[in-house]
Parts: sequence; C-alpha cells; structure tokens
Amino acid sequence: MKQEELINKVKNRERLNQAEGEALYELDLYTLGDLADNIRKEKYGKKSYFNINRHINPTNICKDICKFCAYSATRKNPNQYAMSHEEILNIARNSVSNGAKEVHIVSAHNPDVGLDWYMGAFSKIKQEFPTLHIKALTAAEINFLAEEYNMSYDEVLDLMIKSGVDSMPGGGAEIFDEEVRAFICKGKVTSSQWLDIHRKWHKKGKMSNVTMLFGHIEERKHRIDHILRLRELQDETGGFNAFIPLVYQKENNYLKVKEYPSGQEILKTYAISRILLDNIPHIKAYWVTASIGLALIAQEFGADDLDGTIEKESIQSSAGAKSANGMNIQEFVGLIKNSGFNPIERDSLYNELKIY
Ligand code: V47
Repeated sequence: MKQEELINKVKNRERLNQAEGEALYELDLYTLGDLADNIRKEKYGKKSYFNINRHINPTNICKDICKFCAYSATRKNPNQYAMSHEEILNIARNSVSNGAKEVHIVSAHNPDVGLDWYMGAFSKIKQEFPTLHIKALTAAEINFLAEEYNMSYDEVLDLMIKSGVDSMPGGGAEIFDEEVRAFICKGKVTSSQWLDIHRKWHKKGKMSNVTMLFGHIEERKHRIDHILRLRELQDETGGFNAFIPLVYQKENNYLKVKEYPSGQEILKTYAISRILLDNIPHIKAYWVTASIGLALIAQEFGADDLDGTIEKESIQSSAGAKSANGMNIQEFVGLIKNSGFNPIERDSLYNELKIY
C-alpha cells in the first residue's frame, strides 16, 4: 500500500490491520505525529489528564523471575521486604492527608505471606477510607494467587471486589507475542490468561488499564500484534480505560538488550497506539518510563494522560527510572501548562475533578 493511501485511511478513521500498523512506523515522525494529534484534539482538545495518586509496592519477594525486572529480590537486589498491614495503612493515611485520591498497589508474587495478607490490606484501607480508589493487583498477581491457592480467576476477582478493589492496573501484559514472552518472562501469566482475566473483570462491570513493555528485544511487529489483540478484547468488553506503553528501563536486571529505542521510536509508538486503538479512550504517557521531557512531547503525539504524582515508585526506579520520589503537584501542573496543554485533575475513572 502506498503511504498516501495509508494516510488517507487514517484520516477517514478506517481501521488498520497488522501490516498497515507496521507500515505506520515507516511514515516520517511529523506526518505520523500530526495524524495522532488530530485524533487526540478531536477527543480532548488541549486537555491533559493526571491524577493525585500514590504507588504502593508492599513486597518484592517473588517466585517468578522476569528477565527485565530489577525490583524483585534476587542476587542483584538482595533487600527482601514484605510490609505489614499497619505499614501499608500508614502509607495510605499519609497519602490521603497529602491529597491522594487513588492508591495503586502492585506487589510481587510472594508465596510466603498468604492470601489474607493481599486481600486484608485492601479491606483495611477501604474500611478507613471508603472513597479512596483502590487500583490493585495485576493479572500476573491474580494468576499467581489463583494457582497458589487453588482458586478460579472468578473466585479471586470476586474476593478482590469484596475486599474493596475498585479497578485493576495494566501491569503484567509485557508483550503478548508468545516467543518473546517465553524469553523475557517464562512461567508467569500467559498472554491468553492475561486477556482472559481482564475479560472476566470487565464482565463484572469493572474497569482496568493495560500496559505494553517495549524497547527491549521485541520488534515493531510484536508491538502491533500486542495492540491489535487489545483492540479485539476492547471490542468485546469496552472495559479498558487507558493504554500505557512502558519504555523498558535497562539497569540492574538480566535482560541484555542490543539497542534501546530512540526518542523518535518512542514517540512513534505513542502515535501508532492512538491511531490503532480507536476504542480505548486514553493513551497514557507514563512519565516514569518515558522521562518527563518526552512525556510532555508525547502530548503532541497522541497521548492525553500523564498518570499522576505517584509519591513513591519502586518498580521502574529499581531499573534506572528517575521516579523514586514521585513528582510535586505544583511542578507537574506547571510543566503541563508550560508545554501548552491544560492540566485536568481526574479521578481514576476519568471524571474531571479540577481544571488548573
Ligand atoms: O508489568 C518491570 C513493568 C509494570 C521494568 O495501570 C518495567 O495505570 C520498564 O503496571 N522497565 C508494572 N518497565 C507497572 C504498571 C503500571 C504503571 C503505571 C500505571 C499503570 C496503570 C500500571 O512495570 C510491569 C512491567 O511491565 N516493568 N520492569 C523495567 N525494567
């Protein structure tokens, strides 16, 4: 297909297939950026969403070994920990007093702490803060809990709802291609299991996000395949709020990568996500992995959300990201404004709370 035909297809809002998705990468950056920016403008104008949130990572002890992970306690990171419920609650208390409206709770697959440790933390937080949104447990953790405690996915999901979990984060998706996945995270939740867990969650009337870890050993075709598998599930359920391309961070882990993605490749990936995912409302430029500078530019390449202030972050900062202490709200808002966009504080389900 000629580039002109491809461009017209995007302008006419026609759906693209795998080959066409791959061909988008061949467009020059500005043409591609413009196409994505027009779609973004149509949906959100100059609005850029963020929330005031707190990431909590209660344990780093993990029975799985993902080559890209620098967070789990291993030979390279021997500092094992598992927080008590009181420690988790104290973090939530402190964050609420600082204005947090969401806690994002993601752990490792720790076989020693028990199911009640995972679920009890949520119910205690919910009991004390009924309106605080709890976004917790990736599909990888849910698969781990189901296997470990001999439960069905439905049973784990129902228990989450009973314990006060409001939505699911998008972690654990990595790259769906089975061959790449077998190399980077053999043994953890499979692609079809990941999709099935989100399908089941959506069918219970709940929302979730989805990530894609890129910039390691995968190729462009694997990213497009990942995105199209998501588009298919979203057609069926409509339960995804946001797509989050995570840029691979390279330090302190076991994945040897020949070539890291350039800024252009990262921006192209945001733009292509916006173009292909005509049914997932939000594209999140997660500043933690993209760097704040590139995340701000990504607002002109299809992204409409920058995640949040985060306060503390352990997973990507263990692998080199500059996110350990989150971002000050005034600074965050100032950066968005200075980049020409209107910062809109949202809640976890994208209701607008405050226009800055
Ligand atoms: O799935 C692990 C990733 C994810 C590295 O739902 C790495 O709103 C880069 O899911 N380099 C967990 N990434 C984080 C996550 C997330 C983050 C922000 C927002 C949301 C949301 C979800 O972190 C894992 C994995 O793909 N990760 N190691 C690394 N070296």
